Amino acid sequence: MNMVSRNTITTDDFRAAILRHLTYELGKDASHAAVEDWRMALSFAVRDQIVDSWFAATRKTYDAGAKRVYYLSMEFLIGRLLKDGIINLRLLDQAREAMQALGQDFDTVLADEPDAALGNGGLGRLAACFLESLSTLGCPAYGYGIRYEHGLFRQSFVDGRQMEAPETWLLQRHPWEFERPESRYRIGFGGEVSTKAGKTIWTPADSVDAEAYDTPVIGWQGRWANTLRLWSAVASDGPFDLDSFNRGDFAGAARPEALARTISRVLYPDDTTEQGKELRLKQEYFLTSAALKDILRRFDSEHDDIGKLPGKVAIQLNDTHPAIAGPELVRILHDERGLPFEEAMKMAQACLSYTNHTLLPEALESWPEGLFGKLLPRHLQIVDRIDDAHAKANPSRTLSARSDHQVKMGELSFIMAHKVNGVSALHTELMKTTVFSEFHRLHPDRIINQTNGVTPRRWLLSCNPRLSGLITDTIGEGWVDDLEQLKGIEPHISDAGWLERYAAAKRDNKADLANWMAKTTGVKVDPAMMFDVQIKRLHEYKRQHLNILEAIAHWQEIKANPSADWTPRLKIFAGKAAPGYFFAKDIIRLINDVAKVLNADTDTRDVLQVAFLPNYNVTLAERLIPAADLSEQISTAGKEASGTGNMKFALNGALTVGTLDGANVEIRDHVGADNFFLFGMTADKVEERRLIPDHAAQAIAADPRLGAALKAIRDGVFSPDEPGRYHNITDNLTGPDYFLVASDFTDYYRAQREVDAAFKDKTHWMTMAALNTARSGWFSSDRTITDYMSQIWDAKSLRDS
Ligand code: DL6
Repeated sequence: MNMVSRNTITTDDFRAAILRHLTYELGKDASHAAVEDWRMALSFAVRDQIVDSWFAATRKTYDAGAKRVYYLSMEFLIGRLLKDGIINLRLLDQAREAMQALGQDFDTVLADEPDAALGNGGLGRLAACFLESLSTLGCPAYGYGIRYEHGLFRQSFVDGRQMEAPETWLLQRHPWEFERPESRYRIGFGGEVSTKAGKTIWTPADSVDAEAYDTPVIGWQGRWANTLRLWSAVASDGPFDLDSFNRGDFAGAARPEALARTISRVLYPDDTTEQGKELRLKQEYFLTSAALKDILRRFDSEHDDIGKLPGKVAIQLNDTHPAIAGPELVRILHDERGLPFEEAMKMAQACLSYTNHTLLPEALESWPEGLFGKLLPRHLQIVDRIDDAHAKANPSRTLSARSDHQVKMGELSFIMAHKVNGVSALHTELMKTTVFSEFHRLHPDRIINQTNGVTPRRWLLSCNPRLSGLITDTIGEGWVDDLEQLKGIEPHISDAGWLERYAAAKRDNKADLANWMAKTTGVKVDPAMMFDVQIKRLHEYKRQHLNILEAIAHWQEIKANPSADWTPRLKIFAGKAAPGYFFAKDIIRLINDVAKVLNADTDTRDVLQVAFLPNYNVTLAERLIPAADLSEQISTAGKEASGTGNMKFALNGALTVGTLDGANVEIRDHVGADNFFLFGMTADKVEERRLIPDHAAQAIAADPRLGAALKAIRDGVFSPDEPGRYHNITDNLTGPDYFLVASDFTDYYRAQREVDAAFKDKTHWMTMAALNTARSGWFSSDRTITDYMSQIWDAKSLRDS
């Protein structure tokens, strides 16, 4: 199959480079090298190819005196980087051939790379896609984050229950990063604020140092590379306390370093509840302050007029986590650089913009003012002055960042940003009418929409070589960085031969997945079944429990009539629950318990099976998405800000069964209503329905299938050793049911039977699938970033200059 064109380096030269690294960098003889050594050597050889572009991009940026974009994010869910680099440099053939010549299995070497899980879910993965698109588009940019020693926990199941273990991506050397000990900043906490000669001086009580590690991010065709700069915390006063050591107090000697390192030790494993933890606020300030110091150092190295800052620096806040950037930048500009307060505030606003990723009230950060003031006393004063200045400029309103003894990071971000964006059209409208309605009335031009996107390099070209090969054979390789060109496959869909090739790619991807599942999990499945996939964080609003309820009800229906012509289906789940989110963990266990019963049922297992794959991460998503027939996007309308998995599935030819929520709305508009299985209440109807006091009871009374499914759970059919195990779930679904699982069940069940019927007509199904691929071009993160560049950052591409 014709893949995209090759890099010009020869296989021999590339092989020599790998051997050179193996020998001189790793000190290993080829005959004794382990897979890990080969992976390192290959990574270094690939990295060499990146570095030249990286330097060239930096030089161009300096030469042009260009504006840079700074993307501040507590999460970068980057996953594996080796294949990404190889693909973007178009080195796939040479790398494979070289490894083969060296007697190594290329895929085994690739699979040895740990999955860097420096994020929880959507927000972190979006940041990773954005960085790649920024490089592809040649927009000068830095990602700033934290170099967590331990990313998102490793998930396993014991008796169906989620177990959590620390993630260890840094156990081996991370070959992509460059340590920058010279880029080190002191970050203060606590202490006193005093005034001297009219100047305000903050004297922190404690400090840690932030040390930089840089990872180059290569864009498509290696034409541009930006930097992901991650900060690691180290003790300000050296690695250990010599006095304690000399006294024989070895633990005491190590304490300052251990305390400092705590800040960059672990990613908080929750994306939906307010953390309220001192360490989390410390992490947020640590990242933000280090980033701002670095940004200003770079600015100062090129410019001597601070007034130019907004013309040279665009800072995007990925959610409220780095919202302290507002007061911190004002503090630097006012306290340290002497700008009048209101001028400092205006300048900060001109540099800053903020992306909101959730309307869930419990996920909107706020800090008790006591805690905030203890850790950041000067910033608390500045928050008050920001509120005063905002109130003065907008006298009729009393909107503020500090209220009810809390510092509210959403409000603070809104005030301090010149643009605030939502991540799908629906989400943006809901921002205007719910959380930020008052602010929106006051600043009607501030909120704009930027519907999310995903990078087509990772989420089609790399993860689905069969389909991307067919596309390139059909329309050439231009689609890879101009995804709208996928429309060019549309005229071919009616060609039976072409459609068969499309279907074969899906079939083969499914066979690969089935083999992998059999090998790694022992679950044997028939690839001819419909692969129905729900992969995402576990959350009640995402409604994995609606999906499993439907499975139970359908199983009961099949059992009552086993010989009917059922459409065989495998329901695949994957996703992690926050360790403290017990309800979500119960849902995982329920799904595993249901899987045990259904998969053992000889009456039904040929037509209905369930699998929950452990330890969901980017790599697993790359395996599952190309093999999916059906994409479950079934959140309660109004709750999913956008979704990006939904886009990856559509692009890879999975049909969506979904609600009108988040970006599903736009996906349906693009792919066509006929190629999307819609069900459920709209966001408006959801709000109305909640007003009915016994909405769940009514829904259950109206649908005996739902009642029977709930009863089976309640009676312990899936937990015979502990019949009451899931009473909290059934009590919730028959009682408050805030996320309206019961009320949407009947329509979901109907939509799923429509899916079953449609799947029987293979030609029609594949036509719909191919139309999804052809019409998903708009969901490229290149489109999203192009819009951020023009509508928020005023940044230009330098790639072709
Ligand atoms: O914008 C990226 C991503 C959206 O696609 C998801 O809809 C949204 O849930 C997610 N938000 C987060 C963090 N907060 N919460 N909840 O990951 O952002």
